[in-house]
Amino acid sequence: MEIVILAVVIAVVVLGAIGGLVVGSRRRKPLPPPPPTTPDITAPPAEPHVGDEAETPREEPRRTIEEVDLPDGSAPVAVEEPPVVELPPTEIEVPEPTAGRLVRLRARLSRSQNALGKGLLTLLSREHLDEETWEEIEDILLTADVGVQPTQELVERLRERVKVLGTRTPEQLRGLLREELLTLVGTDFDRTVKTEPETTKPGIVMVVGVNGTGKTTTTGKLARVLVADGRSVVLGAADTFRAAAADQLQTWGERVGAYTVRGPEAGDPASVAFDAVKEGKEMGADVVLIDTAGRLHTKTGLMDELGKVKRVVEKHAPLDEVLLVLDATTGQNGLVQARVFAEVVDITGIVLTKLDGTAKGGIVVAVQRELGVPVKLVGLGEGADDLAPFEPEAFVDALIGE
Ligand SMILES: Nc1nc2c(ncn2[C@@H]2O[C@H](COP(=O)(O)OP(=O)(O)OP(=O)(O)O)[C@@H](O)[C@H]2O)c(=O)[nH]1
Ligand SMILES: [Mg+2]
Repeated sequence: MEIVILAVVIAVVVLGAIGGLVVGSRRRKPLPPPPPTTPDITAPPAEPHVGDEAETPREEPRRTIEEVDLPDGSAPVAVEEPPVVELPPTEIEVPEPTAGRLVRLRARLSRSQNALGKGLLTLLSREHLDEETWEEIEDILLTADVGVQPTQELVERLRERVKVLGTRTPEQLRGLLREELLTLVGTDFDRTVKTEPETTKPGIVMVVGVNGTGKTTTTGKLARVLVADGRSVVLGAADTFRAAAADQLQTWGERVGAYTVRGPEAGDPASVAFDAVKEGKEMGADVVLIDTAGRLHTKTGLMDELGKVKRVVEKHAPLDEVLLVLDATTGQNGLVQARVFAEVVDITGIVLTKLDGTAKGGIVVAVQRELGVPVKLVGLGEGADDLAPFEPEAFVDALIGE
């Protein structure tokens, strides 16, 4: 009996010890570390220790056969591919050719300008051209911002010629109006943008105007035109008022592969312009285009600053072009601006922007009269290739319709 009791006690003690061990070992086992983000596939498998369970704990990621390094290292090792870094596209755009752009963009012009030509043709076609009709013709021209003097000249000539003509067919009238408008717009001006100096490269072009007329856009579009014609271009970000202005210009440049020279924000615009030409020279560029900050023609300090930019650049070489950018939608105010800018920095050409959004195309005539300087380029939209060389014939055709 004693033996039986002893055996039971021993059995209980042994079982208890075994149970305690098991429970104890479970308690002592540390939690598996969180799975590493990139498993160290090169580390050899850990040696098993006493008390470890035979099976891989469920929390650990199971390794596939490929991941297990064999002793001789001959097994294929899955090396993680380095992440592919998406580089921004460096593809350089090829701008549209410049020839015939105004013809292509004529629809933009005629949409807003047609009122002028169509209105004139309708009035001229009236059976009886009385004083009132001639006054209406005058009004149309004045509304289109042709200006008082040119309007009177045109009406006088039209009256004369219509009288001589006697009976008029619509075709005759159209031809007559076309001729007279062409005379007014002027076919004798040299409208080429001068970028090829006679002596040494690079050609230097400076772009000026009041705020928001489209200077930077025009500089960018012009860079595209030049690049399309096979010229190398350096851009000078002489608008140092805002860092964003230089960024804006640089973006235009990057699209066609033109290098942009910029200076510190609020730095001296004259020194940026100077450096741009200097770098253009060193790089052997064909043309340097200098974008300037918008400035009100009424602020003397800012106008003086512009004069200084020009003088400093001229330490390198004379400027080939000083382009005044005028917003066609501002109408007659453009004339006042033109006058003041011309005094400070001899304007050599006018860029008339936003002609796509106005019926005031007559400003072409008025501003040329005011400055005695031709409109060389017209902006017909915000698109990169919406800048066209100004061609009087295409312009007048757009006015009076096909
Ligand atoms: N519709 C139309 N918009 C134009 C044209 N040219 C420029 N713009 C727009 O006019 C706005 C002003 O253009 P910018 O080139 O920044 O003018 P900016 O003269 O450099 O302006 P500031 O540097 O601030 O003086 C932009 O939204 C252009 O897209 C054009 O011919 N037609
Ligand atoms: Mg600008």
